Amino acid sequence: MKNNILIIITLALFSCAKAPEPLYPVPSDGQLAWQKLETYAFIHFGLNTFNDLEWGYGDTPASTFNPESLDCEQWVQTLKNCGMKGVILTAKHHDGFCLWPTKSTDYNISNSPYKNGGGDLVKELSDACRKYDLKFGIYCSPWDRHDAHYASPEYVETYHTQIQELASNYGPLFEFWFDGANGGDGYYGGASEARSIDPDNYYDYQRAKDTVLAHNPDAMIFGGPYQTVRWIGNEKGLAGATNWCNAPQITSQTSAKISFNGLESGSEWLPAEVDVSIRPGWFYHESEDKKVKTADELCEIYYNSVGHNANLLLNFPVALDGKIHPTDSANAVDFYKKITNELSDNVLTGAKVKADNERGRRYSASKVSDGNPETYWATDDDYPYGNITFSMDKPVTISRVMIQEYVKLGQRVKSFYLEGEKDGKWFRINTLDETTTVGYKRIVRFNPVELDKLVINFEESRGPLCISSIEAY
Ligand code: FUL
Repeated sequence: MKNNILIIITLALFSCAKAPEPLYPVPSDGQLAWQKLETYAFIHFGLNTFNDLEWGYGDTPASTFNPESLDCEQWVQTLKNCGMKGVILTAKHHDGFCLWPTKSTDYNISNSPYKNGGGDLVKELSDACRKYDLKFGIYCSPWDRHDAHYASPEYVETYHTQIQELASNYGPLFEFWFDGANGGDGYYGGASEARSIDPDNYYDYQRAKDTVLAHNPDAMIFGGPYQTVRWIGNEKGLAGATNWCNAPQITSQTSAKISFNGLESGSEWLPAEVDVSIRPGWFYHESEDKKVKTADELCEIYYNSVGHNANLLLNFPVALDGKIHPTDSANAVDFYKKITNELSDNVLTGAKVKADNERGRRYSASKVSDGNPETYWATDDDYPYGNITFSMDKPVTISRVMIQEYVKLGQRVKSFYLEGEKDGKWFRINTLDETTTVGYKRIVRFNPVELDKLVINFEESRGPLCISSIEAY
């Protein structure tokens, strides 16, 4: 009899301890590792820099590329000082000028005065990244305003030679950027006309992706119809507060709304990337030296990107001397200090945690504050909602809450709200933006409130909750 009871108890414990079933789509290991990077940098540098242009026409002489004290280590050190985890270089922008000595075209760095034609900027930056442990990625514009054969099959071969060289010689790459711009007019070897292509099919993106992944199996693909991370749809530094990683396959016809918010019913895991420049332009212009975004503006961008379940790709336009401008560097470092300071003092460490439903001990509420991203609080299968209460030892004042779902099992939360209790009185916390989805990371801001207890009410979810982390500052 005693034995039977023991067996029943053991069975009950085991059945409770079964993990929730995944809710598809779910991320690949590579996508998950990429989401954990959160912030990384873009460098726009090339012929445009030396000609005060954003979109060179494709006829600017290679001889004008002449940085006098170029220093990739200065870039990398600056980027590390402002918390960037990687950097993506414009190896070729729309003007077609290549920053490495490619065999595919003469329009490249070896025909410029830089190092008397002996330079390879892609190599210099990838070496500096390896030296200082920063991830390295490449932007290689599909649109090429220089190439005479652009819009014919011949150019596609040239472009694939470029991808092959970049993918095989400078890795490991963490991301490869296929820009969506196909603006039409250009120099095109002297034809000086407008040309149009079918952006989803002309470039053979399947082959491009295969080439990148053959050499860099963990690389994310940005752009094109076979992308593994999606563009947020604007260049202002904004992701939707509602932001699903779920999305349909993206094409050039995908709506701005899906780019911005993802789609709950989407069949693909396509986490969003927010690209924005620290200056108005992507390339350096002296006239913008006084228009560098401030630390406060960059913090706002951070909350609207990383705080909205998206990665932030922050652009630094390298200046004419080949260095990141001191104002850009100072503002970005200040931003990093400020944001780290705002999000460092987690008042929930040590608070008592209790939830209205727990899926057995292995998935108890306390898992949200054990500092381990691999453990999580989960609710029962018939409980696609739930609330979790943190009771403090003494009153605390907070103005931010950070929540993370255990997204390995899919993104779930559809809406939540926050409440506080002070001296026995309950009140709703009015957040500064809507509280809908969570995903890999959600940070909500509100005016400072003092409380003894904090409650997160998850009102609606696609299935049982799986919450790996909750912090408040
Ligand atoms: C856009 C380009 O047209 C801009 O010049 C810049 O490179 C930006 C990151 O992507 O599509």
